Amino acid sequence: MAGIAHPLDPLTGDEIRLAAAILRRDQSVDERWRFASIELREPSKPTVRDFTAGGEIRREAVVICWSRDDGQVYKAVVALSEERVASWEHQPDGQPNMTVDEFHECDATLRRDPRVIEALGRRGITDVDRVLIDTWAYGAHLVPEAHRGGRVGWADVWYRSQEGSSPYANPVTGLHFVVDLNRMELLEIEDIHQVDEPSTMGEYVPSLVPGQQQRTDLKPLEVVQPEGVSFALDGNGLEWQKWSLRVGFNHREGMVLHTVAYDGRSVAHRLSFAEMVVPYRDPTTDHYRRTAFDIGEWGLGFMTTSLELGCDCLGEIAYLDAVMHDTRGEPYRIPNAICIHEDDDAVLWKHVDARYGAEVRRSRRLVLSFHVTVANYEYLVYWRFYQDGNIECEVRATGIMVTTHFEQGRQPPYGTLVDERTYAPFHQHFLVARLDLDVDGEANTVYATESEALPVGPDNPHGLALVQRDTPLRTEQAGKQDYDWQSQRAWKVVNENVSNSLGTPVGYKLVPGGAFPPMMDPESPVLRRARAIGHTLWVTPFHPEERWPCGEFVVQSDHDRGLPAWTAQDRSIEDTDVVLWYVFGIHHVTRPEEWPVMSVDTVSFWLKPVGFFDRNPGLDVPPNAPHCQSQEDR
Ligand SMILES: [Cu+2]
Repeated sequence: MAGIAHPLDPLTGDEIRLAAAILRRDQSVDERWRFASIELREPSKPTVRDFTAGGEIRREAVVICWSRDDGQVYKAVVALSEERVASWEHQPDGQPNMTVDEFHECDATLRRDPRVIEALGRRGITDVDRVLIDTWAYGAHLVPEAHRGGRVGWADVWYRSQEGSSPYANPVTGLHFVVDLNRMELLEIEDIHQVDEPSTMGEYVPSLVPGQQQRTDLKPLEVVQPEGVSFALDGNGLEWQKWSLRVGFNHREGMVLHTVAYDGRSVAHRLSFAEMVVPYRDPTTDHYRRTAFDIGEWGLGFMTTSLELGCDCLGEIAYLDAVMHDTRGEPYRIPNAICIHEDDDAVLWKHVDARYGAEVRRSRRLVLSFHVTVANYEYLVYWRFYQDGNIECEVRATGIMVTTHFEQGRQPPYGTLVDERTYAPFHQHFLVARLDLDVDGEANTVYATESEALPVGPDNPHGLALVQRDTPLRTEQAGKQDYDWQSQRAWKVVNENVSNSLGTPVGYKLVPGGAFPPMMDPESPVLRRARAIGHTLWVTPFHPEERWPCGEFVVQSDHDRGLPAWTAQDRSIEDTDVVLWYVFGIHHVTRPEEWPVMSVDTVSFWLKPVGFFDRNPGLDVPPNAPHCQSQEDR
């Protein structure tokens, strides 16, 4: 295929168009169908390992599509190089991801519907142009009896107080629509209750914030790299200092990092986010359906927004575009979808020698980031690579919280008061990172590593003794792990077949952060759909088809067909190619300071070398300037 330099390169616009055209030709996929997703079928690990520049590349696309007439869903593999359909499988239990087209068509359809116009009119809303109809997906247990088996959405209604004002400032409390997304028609209007409009200030655009003077005491802060950047981007291949990796992108995971290596030694085959589960913990009528699977339902790739130089990213930036598609299989480009740049990160290491002075090294990190907007919320994802072999993954949540109005004295206890008679429900953002680490090769074993204080005894008279216990996780059942504050539990991915010069096996440690339990009844239908969030860590043996921890099809799902189903096999995870599924996120107890727009809430985890190197791999980082060295060196 033209323009493809590497088998892991994401599908091009031409390839997306070709995949759709082949299915239209060979499987009678006509205009009554929708394409839910068209993505690269990633090459096998051996194919990636054996590939050399200029070598032959066979390209395949995986396509999910469905007929709007009968709702039947199919998954196809299309061999692009041979222009043929390699497989075409009916998916009896699937409801494909929600699509941007449906979101917009639903909004447009409903605002024209006389029943909707009438319902809005009863609430004094006559300017339909200022209404936003926000469609959400159902869990199977909540789809109204009469509409079971269909593709059904439910919608919130929001109202802009004026042109250009915040779309999510004013909830139309108690009014929801139930929609048939295949026929694109209104099924039901739920006009449950009405609340007298409180007087709120939900605006964040400066001109609409009453009486606000913007700060005037900020001087310019510029990031300048007069000689350019220190990384090299060649297509989707990236090299920086001793790090090398490839950047991928798909509709569901957004940015994916492939073949991450340090000094030519493999650290990870693939790093991505595989699911996000956001249950709102408010059982009231406006919120009980509100459990978002932002990755499985909407897709981080589809939701990715363009980044602006000087706003989203500062300094010398390299951007990568992403190519997505609509439900007709027509590709479109998201310009500047991924930002790649270097950050100054304060001090990497330092010591002040009382006789000879200070020896200081500044830390520089390589950052790859992308931003997604899922309706009212944004998620900003940053993968950071450090000079000492560390990898940090940070997620920032920002945007506008969901709010609801209530009658005086009737505030539900499931949220925080953020404005006059307005509360923001508590909710949780669970993220599942899929970490396919290959530490110096594929044969890895995961250890739970925990600190243990030994009891007072003859060898430990002062009760100081602390030892580290490493427990190998040999099977998938043992691989279900929970965070333990008492023992500071973390997990090491070790290659027993490779030793450092100290004689200990090489490894990388997953250092948890922001992990929290689901705090949900085990029989809750929400937890049944998302068993994956019931543990901090799951470990599975690598299987190319095991990608989605809550199942491939989470729209209207009834139970989790991902991690719990795979791990029920209790396969061996010892000395093999393992995948770690790390569950972390934000337990969001809402605050007034997060209204009317929320400053970023930040959460992260680290992958740190443990014995991967013989000593500090950042020893060779040069000083920033001659005077950053001790007298001896100058
Ligand atoms: Cu939140």
